Amino acid sequence: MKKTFLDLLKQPITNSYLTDINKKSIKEEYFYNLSVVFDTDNYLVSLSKPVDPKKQYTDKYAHRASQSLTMRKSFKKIAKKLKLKFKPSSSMEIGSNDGVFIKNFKKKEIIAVEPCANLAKITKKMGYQTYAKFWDAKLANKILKKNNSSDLIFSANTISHIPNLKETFDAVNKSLSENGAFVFEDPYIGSVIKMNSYDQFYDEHVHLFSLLAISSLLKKSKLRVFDVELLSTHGGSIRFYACKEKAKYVINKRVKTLNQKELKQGLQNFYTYQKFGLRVKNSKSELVKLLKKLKKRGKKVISYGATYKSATIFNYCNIGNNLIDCVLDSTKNKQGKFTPGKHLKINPSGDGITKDIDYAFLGAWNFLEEIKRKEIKFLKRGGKFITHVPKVKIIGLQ
Ligand code: DWN
Repeated sequence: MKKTFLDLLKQPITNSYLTDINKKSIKEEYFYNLSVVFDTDNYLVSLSKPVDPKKQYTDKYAHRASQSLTMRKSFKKIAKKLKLKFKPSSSMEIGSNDGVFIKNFKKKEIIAVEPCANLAKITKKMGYQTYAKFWDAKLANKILKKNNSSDLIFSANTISHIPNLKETFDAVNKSLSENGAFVFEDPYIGSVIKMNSYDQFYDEHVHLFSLLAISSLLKKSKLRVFDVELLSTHGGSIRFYACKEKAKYVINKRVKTLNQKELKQGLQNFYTYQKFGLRVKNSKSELVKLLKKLKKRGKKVISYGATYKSATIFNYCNIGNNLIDCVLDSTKNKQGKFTPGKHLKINPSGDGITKDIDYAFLGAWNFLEEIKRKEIKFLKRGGKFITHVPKVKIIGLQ
C-alpha cells in the first residue's frame, strides 16, 4: 500500500531553466504537485505521480556531471575500481551524461545510453557507440542485436530517475552476461532522512532507494544484491552491486550489516517517514525566518549552485527575488537563464563571490568542501554560507 508522507506543493520541472522572463514563458511554465509516498509492500519511496520523462530529458538538458572536481574524481576512481574488480570486456553505461564516467574506458569497450540528445551528441563526438534513447526493454533488445551482452553495466544517478523499475531491471537482466555485474548508485534515502535533505525530492528523483527496497525489487527481476557501499557523493548516496540470481558472486557481509542498520533506522516503517515530514516543515519555517531576518538587516544574499535540488527549496519555501538576489553557477548553459518557478537570474560564478555579497545559500550544499576551497576569499572577508542540511545554519570560516 502506498502512503503519502510529504507534500512539497506545486513544483516546476527542475531542468526547465527559462531563457527569458515574459508573459508567454511564465504562462507556459509547467507545474505539478510534488508529493512523496512510501510503499509498505516493498519499502520503496517514490513520487506519487511522476512527470512524463519526455518533458524532462530533452535536447536542452542542463546538468553536466563533469562540472565538479569531486564528481570527476569520483567517476575516475570507480571506473578504475570496476575495471580491476570485474575485468569487463564489454561494458555499458545507462545515463552517460557528458561522458564523465565512460571517458575512463577505451572507445570499443563501452556503450553509452543517454536519452538527452544534446548530451548523447557529446559522447558520440568523443567516439563512443551512443544510443540517444531511454533505457527500456526495446532498447536492450536493439543493443543486443548488434553487441554482446555486458560484463559490466554501470549507472550513476539514473536508475532512480526511471518510473518503471520492473522493466528497467528486466532489461538489465537480459543485457548482462552470465557473471556480469550491474553497479548503480543513486541518492540514499537513509541519508535524506538523517540529513533532512528534502531537496533530494524533485521531478527527476522518482524514487529514493534503500537496500531494503532494492533487494525486494531486484528479486522480481531475478537479480540479487551481492555488495553495497554508502558514499558521501551528492550528500549521501548508495552504490549497489547486483548480478543474476545464479551468478558466481558471494554476498559480502556489508549487505547484512547495512540491512540491519536500515532496520534500526526504521526505513521499513511508515512512522519514520511521517516524522521526517514534520522535520521538513520545521526546516522550511527556520530557513524563511533566517532569510527574512537577514533581508531586514539589509544583508545581500545570493544562492550558490543553480541545482535541481534548490528548485524544490525555493518553490516549496516560496523564496524568490524577495529574499535572494541571484544564483551563481559555473555551468555555461545555465548562465544568463532563470531558475524554474521562482525565476532567479543565474550568473556565472566567475572569479568568485563579489565583495558586495554577505551571505550565500548553498544550493549545492553537497559540494560544501569544494565550494569553501574555491570561495576562501569570500569567507576570509567575513562572507558566510547558509545551509538547511542537516539543519538551518550559518557557516563561516571556522
Ligand atoms: O541526479 C541528478 C544530479 C546528479 O545532478 C540530476 N537529476 C540533476 C543534478 O542535480 P543537481 O543540480 O542538484 O546536482 P549537483 O551536482 O548538486 O549540481 C551542482 C551545481 O552547482 C551545478 O550546476 C554546478 C554548480 N557548481 C558551481 O557552480 N560551482 C558546483 C560546484 C562544485 C561549484 O564549485
